Amino acid sequence: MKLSATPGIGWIDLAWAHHGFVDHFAIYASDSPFVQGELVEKTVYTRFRHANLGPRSRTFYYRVVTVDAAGNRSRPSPMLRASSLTSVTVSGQPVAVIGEFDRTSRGLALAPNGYQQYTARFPNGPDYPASDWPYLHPGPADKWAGSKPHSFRFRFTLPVVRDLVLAVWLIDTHATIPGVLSLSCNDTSFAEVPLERGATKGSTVGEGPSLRPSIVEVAVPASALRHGANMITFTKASGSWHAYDAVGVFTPA
Ligand SMILES: [Ca+2]
Repeated sequence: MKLSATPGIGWIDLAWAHHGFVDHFAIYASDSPFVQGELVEKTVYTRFRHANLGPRSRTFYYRVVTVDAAGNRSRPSPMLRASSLTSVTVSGQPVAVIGEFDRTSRGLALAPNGYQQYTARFPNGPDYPASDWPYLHPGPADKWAGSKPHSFRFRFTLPVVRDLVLAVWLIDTHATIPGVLSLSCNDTSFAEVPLERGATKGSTVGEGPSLRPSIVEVAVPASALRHGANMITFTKASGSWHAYDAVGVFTPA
């Protein structure tokens, strides 16, 4: 059995191939190559996301054991070493930030559960920093927000034009229709980000174990930026809502 890994910020995806009967796979992760480490998952699938690893790069050594219906365990697979990626919020320098990257919606407008006031409070959409930035960004699947696309505007001043990274940390998203976040800078589109499915609680709960956070960090090319005033537009043109933790533009290390 050969393991493969795909790293992200705060997670590592493992995948493997297996033929034949199996009751489940047992996945072990260790921070040392010399010990099997702890059981992190039992699954019937041939893939596993090791999640909630935090914003700093972490390295693990993985092995997978196959368990049949009688409880017989295979020898461990060959070991695979993999490292998660480091967030630009750790490695970079902030240019402009809304909120705190702390896995809660605290400090954002209407947080943690006031989304019904969104339309009355932001009739033309948020325009930061002239307006506050609400914790919940509705999508066209949300009747309570008019069943239409919604755009949020984030303005900031740039003293020197260079490549930046936009960090969008979410505390949660809708569980079945998370939708796509369309990002443009000064009217240049630079990313279409399919959001990860969440746990749905983030519309009414600002923090805690019932949420499923996710991290989006995308490059903003210097060609889309200007000296002085800039504006990044966040548009949700498909799916339902997502709930913010914090947003910021950073100079990468
Ligand atoms: Ca936060």
